[in-house]
Amino acid sequence: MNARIDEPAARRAYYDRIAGHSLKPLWEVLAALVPAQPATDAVPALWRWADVHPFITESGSLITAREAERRVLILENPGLPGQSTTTSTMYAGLQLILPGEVAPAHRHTQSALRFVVDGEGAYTAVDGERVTMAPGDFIITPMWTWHDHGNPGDEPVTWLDGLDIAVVRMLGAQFRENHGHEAQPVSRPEGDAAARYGSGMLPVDYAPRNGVTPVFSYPYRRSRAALARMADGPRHRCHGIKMRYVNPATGGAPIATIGAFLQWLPAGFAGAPYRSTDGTVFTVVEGSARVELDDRSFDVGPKDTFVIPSWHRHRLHAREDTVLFSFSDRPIQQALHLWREHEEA
Ligand code: GTQ
Repeated sequence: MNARIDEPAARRAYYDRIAGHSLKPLWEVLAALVPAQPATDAVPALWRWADVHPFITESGSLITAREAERRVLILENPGLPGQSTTTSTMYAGLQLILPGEVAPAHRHTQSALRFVVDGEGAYTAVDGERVTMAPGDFIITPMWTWHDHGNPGDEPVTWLDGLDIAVVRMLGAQFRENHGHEAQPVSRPEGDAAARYGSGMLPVDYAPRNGVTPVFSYPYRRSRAALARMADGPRHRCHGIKMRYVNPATGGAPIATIGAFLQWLPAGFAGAPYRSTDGTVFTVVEGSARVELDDRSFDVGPKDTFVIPSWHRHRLHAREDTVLFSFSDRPIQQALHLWREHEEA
């Protein structure tokens, strides 16, 4: 005898019985699984440097870089508790290295970017070449390259880490290895990759590999000077002057999974409302701005980090000349033909 099909109790009893067989009714979740527009549990969030910096400093007295392996405070999205991620796909963290320390060499299938926030004189070594860090420098660690970080200087250095951790986790493709030596041997002089691949020329027999850029450091000195030259030129009505970092050998993203951007907002700039499907992590390099979302707004200044999740409408108002760094999963979405954006009039 069938239960009446419109009887809620009968349905619940049925759900309970099938649950024991690892079966679930799609019709109870279909609208959430296939929504009319992007829906993410990630929420907009702001980490002010003034709030976070004391905790970063304190971490330096609690654990060494050697013991921690990487001494990082994860900027965990409050809407995704326990997931160690900042957007649904991208991880951001603030890493501290003190004078004299080395964060030991390892490699992993996750790709990483570094954006230097505070202090200078530390280095990151990538596949045998060291690059010295200064504020605003954008440095990448392609997947499966050996990397260690060290600080031969005399001040603490903090940078923003961006990794595709949630993507690689979702794909079940996480691998790592320890190098065995604390600092990997140096096999090329500093500046070798920049000269070889980042001077508007390429070695005549160069063949691109893995969609990964052969240049791994993009010094702020250069990118900032470029923005300054463009400052009086045409502007995008949402983004001001916004540039994307590229692999100079292909014109594509510097990392297959992560897009990174640097933008200039002139003082008084009031951007038109904008949204895109790539949830984005921003760090303020210079200046101050107001970020207006539908239900809240953030006033941000130098070294503050904030996140705008997928499809959250926002507009940027610059109080002074402002420079923003940002990164997202845009190259993944574009490769899969999923990426969308919307500009309002
Ligand atoms: O510097 O290798 O923030 O492996 C997280 C995992 C940094 C790193 C992070 C890592 C690293």
